[in-house]
Amino acid sequence: ITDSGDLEGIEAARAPWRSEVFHAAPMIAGPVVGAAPLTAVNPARPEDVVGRVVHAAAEDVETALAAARPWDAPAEERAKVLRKAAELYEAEFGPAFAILAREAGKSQLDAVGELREACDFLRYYADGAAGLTAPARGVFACISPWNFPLAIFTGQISAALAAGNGVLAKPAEQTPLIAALAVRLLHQAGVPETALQLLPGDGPTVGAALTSDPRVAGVAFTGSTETAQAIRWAMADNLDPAAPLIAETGGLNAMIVDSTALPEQAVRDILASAFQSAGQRCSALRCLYVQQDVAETVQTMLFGAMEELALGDPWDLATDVGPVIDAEARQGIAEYVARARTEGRVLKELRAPNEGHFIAPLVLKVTGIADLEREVFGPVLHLATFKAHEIDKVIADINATGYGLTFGLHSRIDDRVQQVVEQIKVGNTYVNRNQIGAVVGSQPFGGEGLSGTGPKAGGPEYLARFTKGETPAGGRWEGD
Ligand code: TXE
Repeated sequence: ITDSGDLEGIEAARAPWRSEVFHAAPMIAGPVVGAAPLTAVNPARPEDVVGRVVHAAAEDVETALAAARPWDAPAEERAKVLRKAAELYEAEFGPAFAILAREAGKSQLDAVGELREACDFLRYYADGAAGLTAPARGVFACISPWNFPLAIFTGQISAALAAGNGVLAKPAEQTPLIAALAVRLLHQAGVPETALQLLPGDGPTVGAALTSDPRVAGVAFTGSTETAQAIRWAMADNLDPAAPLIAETGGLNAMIVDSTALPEQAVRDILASAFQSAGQRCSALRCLYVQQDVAETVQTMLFGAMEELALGDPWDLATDVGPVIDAEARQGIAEYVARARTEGRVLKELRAPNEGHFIAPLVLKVTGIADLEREVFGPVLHLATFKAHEIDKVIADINATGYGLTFGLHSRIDDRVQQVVEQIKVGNTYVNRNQIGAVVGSQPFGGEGLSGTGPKAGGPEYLARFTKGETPAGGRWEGD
């Protein structure tokens, strides 16, 4: 997997897993009771049964909480085990890619990126373990989303473990199978069963039971802003007041393209930022502002380039855009788009495949980011134009959303770049490039305001949040 161009190697490794039925169940240090099994199906092909999933029963949560222990091995030993886990992840890339495609609807490009990011997290936090000066906090609840079901899941867990904590991991309802594979590999690498337990289940039951139990010393969470707020209240009522909530949440992300931008470059980056992963990235571009003098050129090129996007089953190597995660997500986005259609705001729309939970990439007209009532988590790009003298108003509108995750700027005027970047309040800014993602170690990722607590994941200060040491700047959830 070091060379994503090695498509034949990837094909051969994942082929045996094309119709495998995978299993996920609570992985706890004690007997499992379990709830009635559920069937997991492929969001691109609902007839494809990907797995059988047993959610944790209330008794399993209690067993796990009672058995959970910090990981008291020396820092060098923990680091060694986490590095070993990264090797096992890489060795198991066949089933990992198959599950990511079939359970999470990931294109091959996305799956490769995700596995790499997960391994980078394991190695980066392993490297950081020896430098920690303060002791572990105890046992962390790690609550993760479905959109990066391997990378974010592994990032949270490996940070907590590297610092010497125990972990109770609750993956998203939609993606327990890849989580079960990851935990199996972490155990195989040498993480003790009492230091890492897996509790598949839904948010309001299993998630809420963990975040309101005083035996939990801290919570790492990635997901929606509303859920972060609910967790914060649950923690405030039940947990030690010193217990941290390390939260990464949503965004309403904008990009400005001014009249000096290179249109080809801007369009390439707009496509990736808005439509890669079917727009299901917290960093994704939601609202594009194009300066009026170049708006027609950029729009024509963008709509032409959209026609080239291949929608379909992510198993197919030619697919650029896969499905959204499930029927509920599709329904919510489709209703939003239907409203925009009755208002005559659809500027460009592709055709979706007939079966599966697809939303075809589309562009909606808006006057500005203030028209976006919420984060629409799919391949929906909003387009606004502005005149040169309106740039300050555009910046003020972007800041007024209260979110502060990513921002993109395409411009070749150095002074403008500097001025705009200084004024926009976000965690990650991307100049003349696509505004997606994190690079562990070199481009730590995280937001401000409603978008998260900081310090950034994949950065030097993040690990300390999992210890009893001084809380670095930031780190307090401001989202309500
Ligand atoms: O998120 P939730 P959902 C945004 C995006 C998306 C929306 C809803 O806009 O459309 O959130 O997605 C667990 N106590 N993002 O419903 O509910 C839940 O089981 C404890 C952005 O999937 O926040 C899952 O494991 N836990 C985001 C996790 O929280 C609870 C990625 C996230 O689910 C809980 C995902 C509770 N009361 C969604 N309720 C990003 N920033 O990338 C739910 N959970």
